[in-house]
Amino acid sequence: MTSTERIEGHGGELALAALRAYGVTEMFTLSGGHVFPLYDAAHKSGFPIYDVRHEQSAVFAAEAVAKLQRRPGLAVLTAGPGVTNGISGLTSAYFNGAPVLVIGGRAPAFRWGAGSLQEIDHVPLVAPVTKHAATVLANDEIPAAIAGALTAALTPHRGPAFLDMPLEVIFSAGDAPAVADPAIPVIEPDPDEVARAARLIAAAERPVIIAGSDVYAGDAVAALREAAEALHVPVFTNGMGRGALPPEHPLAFAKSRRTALKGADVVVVIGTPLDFRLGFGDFGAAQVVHVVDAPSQRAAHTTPTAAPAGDLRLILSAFADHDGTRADHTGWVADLRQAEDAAKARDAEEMTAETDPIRPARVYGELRRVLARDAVTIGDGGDFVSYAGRYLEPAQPGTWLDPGPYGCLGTGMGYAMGARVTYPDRQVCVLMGDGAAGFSLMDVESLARQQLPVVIVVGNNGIWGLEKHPMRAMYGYDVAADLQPELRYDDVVKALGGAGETVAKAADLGPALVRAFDSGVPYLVNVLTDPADAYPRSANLA
Ligand SMILES: Cc1ncc(C[n+]2csc(CCOP(=O)(O)OP(=O)(O)O)c2C)c(N)n1
Ligand SMILES: [Mg+2]
Repeated sequence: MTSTERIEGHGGELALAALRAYGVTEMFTLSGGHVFPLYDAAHKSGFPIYDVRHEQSAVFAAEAVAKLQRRPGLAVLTAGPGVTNGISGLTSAYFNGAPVLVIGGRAPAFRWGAGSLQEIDHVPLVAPVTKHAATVLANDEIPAAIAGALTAALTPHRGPAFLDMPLEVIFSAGDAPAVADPAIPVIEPDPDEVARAARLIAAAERPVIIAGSDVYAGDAVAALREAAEALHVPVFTNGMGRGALPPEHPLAFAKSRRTALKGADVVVVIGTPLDFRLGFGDFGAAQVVHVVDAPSQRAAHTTPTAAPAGDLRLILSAFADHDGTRADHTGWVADLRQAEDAAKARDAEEMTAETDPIRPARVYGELRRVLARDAVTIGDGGDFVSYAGRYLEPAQPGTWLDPGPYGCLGTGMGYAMGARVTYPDRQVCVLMGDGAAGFSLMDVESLARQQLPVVIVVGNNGIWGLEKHPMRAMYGYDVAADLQPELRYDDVVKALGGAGETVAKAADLGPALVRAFDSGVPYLVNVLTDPADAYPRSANLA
């Protein structure tokens, strides 16, 4: 991992050289003296620094660039509270398989235990939610430590890594071996297991594929499409896999999942865990093929009929090349298309409904008219975001960012920053619950100050909807579930340097969204939605 070439400089300079070698092109941070040398190195060499108002946003921004660009995202956090404020972000990256590196400052090692400012050992705090967590103990070990951390982060199954550097290590100068070109190991799948899975799918009468985030992360979208077409299998998607097949593709399905899973005899889950989002992998009588990018991703709670593990491109290309017998799936695909079309017609009605107050479906109906095919949409909220998942159909993979199975509210402004930095010219649209807004809206200031325009659409129902409705159903009453009704979140954004407006009538939605995307500043459309509207939870598996 190191070469014979040597580099010189203080700890920040040594670190930055290694980070650049791994394709890191910016840092997200919130200021703290413990990490000044990293700023010094970045400032002097024109390496962009984006700063935020809460460390969670820095880590979420790093996660967004990691997920969207399939390369490491970097957050630099100061010692102690800087690092602990970033832990929910690290945990989200862990659940989402995102190659995020957090570099933390650290109180000086030479007087450890004497009570320096912000002195705490971060490593045991973050170890359970990272693939690699360590303290760099000497200046000349910095490049190799970064190479090791990033190799761990980028090796499937991907995930975050953490390093901290004591004050005297990062501030001192020296020289160290430069890092060599990164080499990320490719996990070769067992060909027999792959062939067995391919035979099972090809022989199935009614197979279904569900493809998730790792298909995008593993750059296996084209291979997925080839496999689906070769074996003629309908494809459903979740997470970053959404849009892997364009919505108009004859094998792309979204709204007939319940029908598909009820009728399927083989369910092929690719690049996503068999977790609560997929009924824990229990598909009744259907046999299950679970295709994962590393053996560690095989489910421990259930035993699929086949579970090939390894590079998803290799596995899916092998499926595409399967030349054994193949059952005819034409009737099955046609039946599902019928169910899909019927569901689409129902949704279309809801998306145009003229109700007062506005229902979330209408918000998404209007949004669909103004969103470009390559727009990045980000969901941060409860019911409002569940509706987004149902009514928005990403046309391209890698354009939909949801919080993933960790379900952490507060990703919104951080993800938005990462998306805007990734795509300076695309539409970036955050769909936010009014409750979720409380976690990160202050970071509109960071976006406005650093000229990073995004559109924020708040579904303002005045409640923590996803909690209030279930609590009422369970107890007949609810507590701790109300927010101020009709609060002017648009005024908050105006005060922070952006712009916005409140919309109460469905007919005003479309023009407001056009103004928002034309504005060139962070712009919040505060949509007053119906608090009585509850997302039907049973629709999760619909
Ligand atoms: C950090 C965090 N805290 C609490 C929760 C629990 N939670 C999940 S959804 C939700 C309600 C979200 O309300 P809002 O953003 O207003 O969306 P709505 O459901 O009203 O559309 C809450 C509190 C969570 N997922 N993450
Ligand atoms: Mg709400």
